[in-house]
Parts: sequence; structure tokens; C-alpha cells
Amino acid sequence: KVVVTRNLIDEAQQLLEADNSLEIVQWKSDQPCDRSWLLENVKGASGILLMLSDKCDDELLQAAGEQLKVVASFSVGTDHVDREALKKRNIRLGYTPTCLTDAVADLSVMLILMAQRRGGEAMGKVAMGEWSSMPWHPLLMVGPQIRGATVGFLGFGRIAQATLKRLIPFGISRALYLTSRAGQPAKDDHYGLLKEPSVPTEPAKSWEELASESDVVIVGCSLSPSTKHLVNADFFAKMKKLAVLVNIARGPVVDTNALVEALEKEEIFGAGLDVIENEPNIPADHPILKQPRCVLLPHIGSATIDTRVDMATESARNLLAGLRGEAMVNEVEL
Ligand code: 8YV
Repeated sequence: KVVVTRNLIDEAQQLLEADNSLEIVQWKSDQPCDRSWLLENVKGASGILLMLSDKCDDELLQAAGEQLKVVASFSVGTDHVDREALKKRNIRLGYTPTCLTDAVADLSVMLILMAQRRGGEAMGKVAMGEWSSMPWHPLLMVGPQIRGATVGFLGFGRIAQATLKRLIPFGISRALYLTSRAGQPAKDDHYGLLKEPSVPTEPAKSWEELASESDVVIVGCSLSPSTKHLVNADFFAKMKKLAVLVNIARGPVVDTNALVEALEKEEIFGAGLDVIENEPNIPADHPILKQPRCVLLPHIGSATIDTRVDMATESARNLLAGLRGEAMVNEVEL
């Protein structure tokens, strides 16, 4: 028995259904899977295919029972999964860390440009019918430019490095990055950018250095107790007034109240967010939505057709491999 917490793309569904030995119990709605449905239906399952909104914790594993062998997550991030609880029970964890890199890196670039060039604010004016009455002056609706920028990366994994690769042709002058080993070179050089850097690319010694020297700050790290609210009021206070913040990782890395305040006090120029704390529950009167210099997207980083097909089929393959005791396409080392 396997439990699948979403409707899947046909290709992935067919992969699972091709295995006649499987009983597939599936949440057949595009709404997030109901927790009580999951706890009830997971009983006796050998595998679970789940998403970010499905917390994979001790309670779920206990509800499943001892025969559970594999959890396959439709994501690169695994902060919704209690890895220790899996490890303790010898349960394997599959994920999709590579197939979404390009899609998310593309979106990072889009958010940088939207934030610098005031894309959200400009679209808002046109949508409100204000274009014809907009005053014109060489310095109205202007923003900072990406050419010459120092770009600071919080987290320097695949997505951050793929974003840097895209930014080099824009003429940025320098990249700084911070990983958990501050001041130390990144562990992996996914695109050969570190071996032969086209722009100076250095580890920052501290978050203070990264905040104060960057014209663009990109949040690309995973969420953990040590990265929660890493970007907070102190961080914004150190940032340049013309700098923009982009978050394509996880909402809670940025303290939303502090971001609202930084935008109101004009401590930074703007922000481009694909994620935010407490998503997707963002009411229409949320203060972040009142900030003209903040573009907020509903977590669509991986939302290209190719990427979502790949994520779905890879998750299905990981699930099947876990059940059969074979090598997964990508497995988390627990
Ligand atoms: C989501 C993501 O998985 O992979 C991740 O970690 O944040 C996204 O790609 C996707 O939006 C489905 O929830």
C-alpha cells in the first residue's frame, strides 16, 4: 500500500499504476491533503508520496506503522520532514533536488529585476488606470540597476549557483556568499563558477558583511532552527538603502514584520518574494500587501511544465525504488 497526498501528472500516475502489486490510496483533490484523512489512511502503508504542506513527523510515522519503508517528497526542501524520526525507523527519504534548479534560478532573476525596476508597483498603476495621469520626470519610477551590483547569497547550493551563473552576463561585479561555514569556501562547485570565477566570488565572513556590502541579497538556504529569521531587523539595518532582497527559499528565513518595517522606513529599496511566513494563508489586509515595493508571488518557483513533470515522475520513481530496495534517483542521506 502506498499513500499519495496529491493528484499527480499522468506520467507519474502511470508509473505507479504500472506496478500491479501496489494498492494506491490517493487524496483526489487539488486542495492540500487533509491531515486527519492522511493519519487515517496511512495505516499499513509501505510508502508515502507527499508534499511540503504535509508534515512528515513522528505522529504520521507512528500512524503508518512498522512496515513503512519509504517517504518520497515532491520537493527539494525537506524542512517538513523530521529526518531524525525517519532515521530512527530506518525509513528512506527521496526528494527532487536537481530537476527544479533552472526553474527556480530563472524566477530569482525575475524577482531581482521586478524588485529593482519596481515591476509590481508599475503594473499596479497601469491596472488602476493611472498611466495617463502619471507624472513624468527622468527620476520618477526609477530603480537601481543590476550592472555593477554586488550580489550576496544566503546559502550557496545549486539554485544559488545557477542564479549566479545567470547574473554574470548582466554585468554584476562581485558575488558574496554565506553558508553554514561562514568565511569558508562552498563545499560544492556545481557549475565550475568557483574554480574559474568570471566575477570575484568569495565567502562572506559574517552575515553583517554580506548584508552591508550587497546590492542584491538572495535567500537560497534551507530552513532550519539556525536560519529562521536570519534576515531580521538587525540584518535590514545593515543593508544598503538601494539594496533589494529576494527570497526563493522558505518564508520563515525572513522576519516578515521586520521586512515590512524596513520597506516602510526605506531601509531597503524593495523585495521580491516567492515565499513568505505562514503561506499560503496571507489575508488581503496583510501589511506586506500594502508595500508597493514588494512583489509577492504564491510559491511558483518550480512551476514550469517541464520541471513539474520531472518532479512528479522523479518522486514516483523514488517511491518505487524505495519499495523495491533499489537506488533512488535522489535520496537524502539521513
Ligand atoms: C515546492 C519547493 O515543492 O521543492 C521545493 O522545496 O519549495 C517547491 O518546488 C512546489 O511548489 C510544490 O509544493
